[in-house]
Amino acid sequence: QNCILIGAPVDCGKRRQGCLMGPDAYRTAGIAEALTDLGHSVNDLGNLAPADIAVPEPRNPLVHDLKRTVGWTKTLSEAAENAAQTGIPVFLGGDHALAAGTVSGMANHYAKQGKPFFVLWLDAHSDFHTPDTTDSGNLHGTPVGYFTGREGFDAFPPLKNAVPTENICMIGLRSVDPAERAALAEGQTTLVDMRSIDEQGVSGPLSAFLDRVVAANGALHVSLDVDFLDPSVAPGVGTTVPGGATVREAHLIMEMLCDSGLVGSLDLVELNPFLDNRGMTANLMVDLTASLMGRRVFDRPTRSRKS
Ligand code: DIR
Ligand code: MN
Ligand code: MN
Ligand code: MN
Repeated sequence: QNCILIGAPVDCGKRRQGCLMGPDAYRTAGIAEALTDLGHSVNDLGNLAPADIAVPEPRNPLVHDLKRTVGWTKTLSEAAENAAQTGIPVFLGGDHALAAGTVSGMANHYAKQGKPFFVLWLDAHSDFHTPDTTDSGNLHGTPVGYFTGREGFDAFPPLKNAVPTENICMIGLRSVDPAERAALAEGQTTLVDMRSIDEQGVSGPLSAFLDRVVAANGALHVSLDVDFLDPSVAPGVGTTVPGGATVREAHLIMEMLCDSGLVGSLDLVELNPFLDNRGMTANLMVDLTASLMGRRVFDRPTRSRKS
């Protein structure tokens, strides 16, 4: 496959700074080499910059750096749509505000092909706020609200192709705000919280979701937030929540995704190298990417879901 690395040093989605160093931390941790070692071609487009777009004063005075987030949304949506024509875009974040752009752009790409589009959201958080409901003002808590077409994003680029909530599966949830919980209850998003993982593991719920993607002949975007992982193995993030996924649970998900052959794009988000422990989080994120792209201990009998 052709992997297109796109540096997205987005740091406007929350107040604690440092995610702007994420793309270079992934490069330092050897993401390109890991992918070429697996036989992929790699094309690194370098780091992008946000478009300069005028925005109105936000209705909610808590909202932080609306202008830059809107600019990044436009830049990354266009970059995703372009890159998807020639390979698998891998977005090197940057905080999760970047997914407003990457996911909306991928949705546009698949809409042109008439292919149903699905999103796997690996995160402690549901990021389902709108600029009006956020109580932190941090827009990295809103990308799913944007790309599902919730109201309140009028300052953002108009959404061409909303992702239906029933096409989204969130795994790893353990910090969901009351306003998000209420809004999620109105939709059809598959919600796999840590208790479900404790009770059933990750493979059952993930299999069921992948089966639905196959049945729809759809394509899948994966958005991997560092805080999906337990802070003990992934400390390099500003929003750690105890009780996260283990290294093995995360690798199993990645290997199952690889076997499925369904993944067309990937976000690696929220890495803050300033908080990392000698690159351990960056290295783990690169190892997980390698598992998603084919690294394994032994081959399994092919159980590709792609028909
Ligand atoms: C949190 C989102 N619910 C907020 N936090 C996130 O600020 O609204 N952290 N996304 O990664
Ligand atoms: Mn997130
Ligand atoms: Mn998170
Ligand atoms: Mn909150």
